[in-house]
Amino acid sequence: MTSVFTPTFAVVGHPNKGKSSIVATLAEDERVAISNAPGTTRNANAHSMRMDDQVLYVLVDTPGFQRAREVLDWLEARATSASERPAAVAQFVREHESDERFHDECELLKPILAGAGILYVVDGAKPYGREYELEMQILQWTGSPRMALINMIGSDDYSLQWRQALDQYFSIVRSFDAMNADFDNRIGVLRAFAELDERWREPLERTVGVLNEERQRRRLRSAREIAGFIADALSMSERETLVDSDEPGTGDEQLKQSLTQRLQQRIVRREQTARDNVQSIYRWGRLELNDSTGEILATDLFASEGWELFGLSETKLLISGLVSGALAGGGVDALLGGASMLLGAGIGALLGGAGAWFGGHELAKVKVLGETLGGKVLQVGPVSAPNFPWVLLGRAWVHHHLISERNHARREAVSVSLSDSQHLMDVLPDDVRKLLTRLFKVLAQGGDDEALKDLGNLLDQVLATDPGAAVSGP
Ligand SMILES: Nc1nc2c(ncn2[C@@H]2O[C@H](COP(=O)(O)OP(=O)(O)OP(=O)(O)O)[C@@H](O)[C@H]2O)c(=O)[nH]1
Ligand SMILES: [Mg+2]
Repeated sequence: MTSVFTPTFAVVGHPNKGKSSIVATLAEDERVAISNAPGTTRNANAHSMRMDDQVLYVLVDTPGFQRAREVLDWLEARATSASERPAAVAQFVREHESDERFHDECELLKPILAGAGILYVVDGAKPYGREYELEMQILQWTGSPRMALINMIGSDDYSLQWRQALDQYFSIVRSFDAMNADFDNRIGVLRAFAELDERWREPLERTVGVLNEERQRRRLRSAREIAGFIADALSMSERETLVDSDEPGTGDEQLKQSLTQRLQQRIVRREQTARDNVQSIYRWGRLELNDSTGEILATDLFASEGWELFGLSETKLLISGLVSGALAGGGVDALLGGASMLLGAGIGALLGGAGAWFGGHELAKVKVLGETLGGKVLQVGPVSAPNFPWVLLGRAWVHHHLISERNHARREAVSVSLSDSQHLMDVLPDDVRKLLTRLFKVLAQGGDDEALKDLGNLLDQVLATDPGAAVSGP
């Protein structure tokens, strides 16, 4: 439900300056039409920012000014004193509503006349020009509370020029990067408007509180989602009865391979489900990943370099005592051999041919469970490689980082690169790593609700940690 007390902002300006991008970002709506063709937005469209059943605020996307000169001439001919100006604007819209030439002006002025506050958007990467003065004057004539946002579409910086002009027409002028604005920038716009407009001070302050809580809530929900996924992945196995074949031995190997493949696919699907759920927590539908990010985050969980990039570094594995067996099984050489194998080899190779990972430790257990009437039952899994949960966590952490920081104005594929000098898990404090090590162990042995809950809470802490230098997004 919206009411007159629902803060409503008309986002207005010249064509192609990022108005729709700002609407998408502030309303967290990926469906807003954005394009580099001027005139993309044809009509005024309202986008509500909702939380639960409540509308926190509304952004009205509008077409850009087309005939500011003619509108201002018309207005100037009708209003002789400042007090008549707002009425002249209203009269203009009434008289031109069905005049195609002023379609865009009427669309953008109507929400303002209906009570919306004004967010005037300019591109600070282009020089200031007199033509914008006409637009600013028309907006000034409405008498509505208004704020200017300097968006930068490009790397040149004319924001100083812009400020000098904007300061004369707007009591608040802020820089706002539609693509990269972070949570605090978004909150900053709402807070500033709360200062500007007495009507909305109280609802906007409440909204800021709701958004802060929601941010924590989304992170915790994501952490629980990822905890559930890791716990599932740590306990998954595939089994099937081996039917006796004529050639002894060959059936074993084939079945082992097909079970391994099934196990891999199940884990990969489970990971995808967790990611989809995290994306929907942050109000994203299906997102495209660019090629290299796809390699890192989307392709074969087992075949990419991910093991080295996402898991614990060898040193950390050694320190945490996870690979003490490796030392017994062949010392440091075997350990390094194991690590480099991880870089290139898929799970099939790890389980099958090469057999040994970290000096005799298999990636997943392959067990003969026993003989039945039909034959013997073979089980592959659960995956027991010590690095496995760390790799899952690393991937989920990076994915969450990208999604939670991504503005809904972005239309290009998700992209990320990982540093090869800084190790992701090394960013975590020692005590968190120790607790994780313990919980992964408990969960690999079957776990319980308590362990799952603990992992969720601990991952909430991990997700709150900036992966920093180990990860660079766009
Ligand atoms: N690099 C960069 N590009 C931006 C930014 N804001 C908008 N753009 C791009 O600028 C173009 C225009 O953005 P829109 O949001 O569609 O602009 P608009 O003002 O709504 O345009 P019309 O509806 O045509 O008036 C798009 O290609 C955006 O991706 C920004 O902050 N940085
Ligand atoms: Mg637009």
